[in-house]
Amino acid sequence: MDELRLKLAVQKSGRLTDPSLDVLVRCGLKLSRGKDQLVGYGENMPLDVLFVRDDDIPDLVQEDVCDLGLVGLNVLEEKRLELASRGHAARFQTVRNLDFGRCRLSIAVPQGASWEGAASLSGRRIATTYPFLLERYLGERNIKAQVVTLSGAVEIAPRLGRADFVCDLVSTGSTLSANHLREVETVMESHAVLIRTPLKLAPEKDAWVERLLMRIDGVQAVRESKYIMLHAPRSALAEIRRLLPGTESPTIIPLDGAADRVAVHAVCRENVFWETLESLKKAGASALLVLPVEKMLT
Ligand code: PRT
Ligand code: ZN
Repeated sequence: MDELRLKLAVQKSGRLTDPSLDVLVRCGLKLSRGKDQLVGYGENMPLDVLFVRDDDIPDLVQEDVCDLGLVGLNVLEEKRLELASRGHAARFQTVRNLDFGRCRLSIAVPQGASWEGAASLSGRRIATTYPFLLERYLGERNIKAQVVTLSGAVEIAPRLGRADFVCDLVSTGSTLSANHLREVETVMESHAVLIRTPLKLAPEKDAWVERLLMRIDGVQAVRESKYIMLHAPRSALAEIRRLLPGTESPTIIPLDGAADRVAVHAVCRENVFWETLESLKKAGASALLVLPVEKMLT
């Protein structure tokens, strides 16, 4: 592969795949995927995407195979602790927190089991695929428990008699309830992150990393943003500005032939709900329009 092209590792097939590709597409990347589907070639940017298992992403950056990676904070922190346990320092830096892949690593107990806080873990067996994060949690609380490391299907471990409790990722909580487990404690909150190598990159590559970061910021900033346009009496401007959610300075435009009415245009950094529109109307606004924002560069 070309030395001057950036290499970015993305999960091949899983929960992070679609949202990761979505961010890249919104950043303007056009990818063509080869026959093996393992590498995507950036047609309009010097950036190639490697499709791999999420667990391998920190390693690929650690070992300088990739310059960048999109991965869950849970996987990243587990890896950092595992490296530390072997006396190695992590060679990846988190450069952006992303607004997808949200979940939490939680302790759950069988529905009938009693629970009196973290001390209830003492002397018990806890099944997890995140032994280092769990050990850290236990260590910080001075709790001695037995960590049972599994490679998957953690939620059925109590029923199989392999563990008393579990420590697993949760998003909606429906998997836990389906397995008669009750979430009792959060070990860690997680979301997807963009990581990069701490190595100094060639100036051309570095410039593209900077551009990509700026575009990611733009993509994340507009997700909730709306452009709002309305007409209003000049006398109601103060009240209308108060009602507009998350706006800085709106543009006020005079209306032809109506001295006392103006048009107000503003970017709202939060979603605009029907209730807000109704309040604006009550305050004297008319001709209200709310538009999605596609791109933003500030
Ligand atoms: O094959 P590969 O190793 O790449 O994939 P994987 O099976 O290890 O990972 P995958 O695709 O399941 O998850 C990738 C990343 O998505 C995780 O590392 C997290 O950062 C993030 N994520 C967000 C989640 C969840 N939400 C999630 N709910 N990862 C897993 N789950 C699982 C959880 O383990 C449990 O089995 O979903 C189930 C619970 O979901 P709820 O909604 O029922 O609570
Ligand atoms: Zn995995």
